[in-house]
Amino acid sequence: MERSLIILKPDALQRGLVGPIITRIEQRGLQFIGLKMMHIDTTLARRHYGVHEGKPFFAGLVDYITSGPVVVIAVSGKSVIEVVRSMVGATNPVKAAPGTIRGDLALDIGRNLIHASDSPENGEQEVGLFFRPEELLQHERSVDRWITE
Ligand code: IDP
Ligand code: MG
Repeated sequence: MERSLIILKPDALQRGLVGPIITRIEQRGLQFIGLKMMHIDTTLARRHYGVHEGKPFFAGLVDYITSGPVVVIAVSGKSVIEVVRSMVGATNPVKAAPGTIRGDLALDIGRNLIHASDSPENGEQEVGLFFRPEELLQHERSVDRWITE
């Protein structure tokens, strides 16, 4: 089982797109194990995006992700990293395929609505960074046998 951290960035909340984005993820059949609203502070932003430190867009990225409340979601399941990344689309919405979240709902790389973990290792690490263990509710769903064989 993989876990992925999804962040609905401040523009998703400001634009009233939390519901539509969550609906897409939920309707795919993915299992949510954690979900909350929070305001990311600079320390957490710099840790989460540490891999991008030193890049020209880093300061703007930290400003963006800390500019207002976000919704963070932990999802669990087989291949969730790849499934969620493919639903999210390319980093630059200009290049994101229609049918993806960024390709349907965003226009600018600096306002691309959503974060999703890019590897199983980063998924584990990021879920641990944003959620305390007791906030993660792994549970059985009776519908699961109709979603996975
Ligand atoms: P990802 O979100 O698709 O994984 P990354 O390359 O990990 O993309 O970049 C993290 C975030 O940094 C992007 O989602 C976007 O918000 C921002 N970002 C990346 N490249 C640029 C850029 O060239 N200009 C402005 N922001 C950028
Ligand atoms: Mg990334």
